Amino acid sequence: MSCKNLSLIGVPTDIGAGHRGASMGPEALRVAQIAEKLAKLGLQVADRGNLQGPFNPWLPPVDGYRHLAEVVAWNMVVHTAIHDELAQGRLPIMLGGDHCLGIGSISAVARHCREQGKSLRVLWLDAHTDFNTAQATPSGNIHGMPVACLCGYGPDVLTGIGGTTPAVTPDVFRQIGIRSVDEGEKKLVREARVAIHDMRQIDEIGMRRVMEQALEGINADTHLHVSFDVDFLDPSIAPGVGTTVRGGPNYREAQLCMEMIADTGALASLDIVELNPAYDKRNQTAKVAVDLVESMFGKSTLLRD
Ligand code: 6HN
Ligand code: MN
Ligand code: MN
Ligand code: MN
Repeated sequence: MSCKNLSLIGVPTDIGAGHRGASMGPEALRVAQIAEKLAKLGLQVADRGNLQGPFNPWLPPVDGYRHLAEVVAWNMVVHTAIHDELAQGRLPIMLGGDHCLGIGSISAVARHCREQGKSLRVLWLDAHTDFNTAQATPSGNIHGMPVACLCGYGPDVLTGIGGTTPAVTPDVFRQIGIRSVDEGEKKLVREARVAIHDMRQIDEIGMRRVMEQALEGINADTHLHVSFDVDFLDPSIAPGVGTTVRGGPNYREAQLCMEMIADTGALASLDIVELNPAYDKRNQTAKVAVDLVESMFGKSTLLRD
């Protein structure tokens, strides 16, 4: 692990989502003892509390976007908070909140990498590619658009967060677990040449080989960011999300994915997003997410070299 000082940053909003409730995600992760469990692994953990931003006005889309002004406001706050933690040499863990917040966090990570001369790799663990635009979106929900925005496809107010447009190039991404892509979105991800490891590939060659491919080329100069959308997981183990899609990784496949991330020693920032306690039962999805995050930070059954 390149950095052992962790900062938890709660971002309690569902501004970009189509269902209410991801705003309760940070508290559910705390109730599931994320801080205590990571501390048990020997990591230094500071909980920074929650960021603040506008309320969700729950309005219909305007020109293809729902709540654009509020999404911008939240992401600017996120960008600053994540960049500040990275500048202090710390490892930020964003407790979302919906996935639109990836615009703020990953633009901050990208800016930090430019300043430090590091290369960036982003693992996007998700059922969805999140590459919609105002024209392609079926919903207007901006949580379906963060990857496109980070790559420069979107409104200037979002693509410009962090000062450089685009914040990243599509080649930094490796998307894993994909099984729901909208019609217009398919053309866009293909044109942008985003590297997608969909569920069919996981079925055909297995999680181990998929992860070997997704992690290939990572070295001591790589900043590895993981954007963990909890709907990545099969709904049978993770029902507490607004946008469940059948046919995701099972518990062991997900755990292997996380263990192989830990093995790189390059993990330097993390988003945990889309957890929605309103759809959960006895906080089980938060517990599974925390369990997997422990594996991402090196928890293993046996002592390993
Ligand atoms: N997420 N593709 C759908 C849309 O409305 O654009 C769903 C997006 C889900 C986004 O889960 O982060
Ligand atoms: Mn997502
Ligand atoms: Mn910096
Ligand atoms: Mn998703």
